[in-house]
Amino acid sequence: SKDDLTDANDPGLQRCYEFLDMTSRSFTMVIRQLTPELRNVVCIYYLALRGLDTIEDDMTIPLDYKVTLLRSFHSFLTQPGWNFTESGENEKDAPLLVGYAVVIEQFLKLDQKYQDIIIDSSKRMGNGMADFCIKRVSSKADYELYCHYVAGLVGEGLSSLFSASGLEDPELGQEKGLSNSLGLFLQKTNIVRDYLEDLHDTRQFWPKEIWGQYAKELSDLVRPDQTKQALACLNHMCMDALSHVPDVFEYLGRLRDPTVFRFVAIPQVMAIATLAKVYNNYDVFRTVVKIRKGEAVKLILRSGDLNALRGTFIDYLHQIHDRNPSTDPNYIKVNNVIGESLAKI
Ligand code: PS7
Ligand code: MN
Ligand code: MN
Ligand code: MN
Ligand code: MN
Ligand code: MN
Repeated sequence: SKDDLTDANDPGLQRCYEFLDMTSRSFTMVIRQLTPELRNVVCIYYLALRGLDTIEDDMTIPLDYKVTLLRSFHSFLTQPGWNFTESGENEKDAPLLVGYAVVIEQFLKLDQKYQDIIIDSSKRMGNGMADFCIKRVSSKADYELYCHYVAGLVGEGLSSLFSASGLEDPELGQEKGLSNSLGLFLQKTNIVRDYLEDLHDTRQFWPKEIWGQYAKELSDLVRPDQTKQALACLNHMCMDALSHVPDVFEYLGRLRDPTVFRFVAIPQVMAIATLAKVYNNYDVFRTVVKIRKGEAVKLILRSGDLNALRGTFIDYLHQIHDRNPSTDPNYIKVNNVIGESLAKI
């Protein structure tokens, strides 16, 4: 349809959408269906942050150099022609940084109000990532802060973009707490699911304040004699993520534009489905746990309105409740978190 054509006359913009397809399985579809006023803005915002994250994730860049790059990344967005060709050879999104000039070119075409929000967000995120290159995620407060930098700020930035477009309530951009929660729900679910992948990359995002209750070392959770402790720790991490569900619904209830609603809702519904899949599931310590394609398609079809979404969340919350073993040390607490969510959504 005509709406799918972003701007057939601009090869630079086309190239950005190719980068979007290359760098994201989950976000490309929800960004492409956005209303025209927001589509290119969010696409460029995504690519700006994907570039930043590609530097953060690259364990071959010397630490001091990485910190410098992260802290100055926001300024590259206004330097026509800037690119980065020093990524490690295993970095799957390295081509984006090599071709970054095309992202900058499109960024500079955005309305100034959108540019300002994206620069501010990238600046805060890059500095936060740099802080956590130097220190570890250790306390629960560190965990909240790290997730705020890499995902909560995206929630805040998106809310500001929605308000700036005039398509959503001007107040939405001021809802920092709710916006943060939507990012944290996604990021925490990603961190719980990616335990094994991150361990292999020698990265630790599970806070010691939590895993220290179950193991001497985070890596001990994979030991065959520690399965009970591993599951208890995993369930504790899931419980922590689930605490954001009421905020997710409060936020979704404020949205007006149906394409913005889908854009926000689909990743959230994927996250609750992922949490239900990983809850009390020892496969997290053996392999990559992902929801099936067929399940994802069903979820997407049921993400159009708040009532359908409520039904989906209730299903998954019940699944988690049913799979909560009465022997779990946090059995009652988990049931309470689920109960509170069910009462509020
Ligand atoms: C601008 C759409 C909608 C209020 C690249 C969407 C990586 C989970 O760690 O790639 O590489 O495995 O699987 C997205 C709130 C951010 C938070 C964060 C920007 C929702 C750079 C997504 C995406 C806020 C830091 C991707 C946070 O997961 O991670 C746009 C409202 C990027 C959102 C990163 C993670 C995103 C993430 P990893 P993934
Ligand atoms: Mn990262
Ligand atoms: Mn990453
Ligand atoms: Mn991850
Ligand atoms: Mn990932
Ligand atoms: Mn990896």
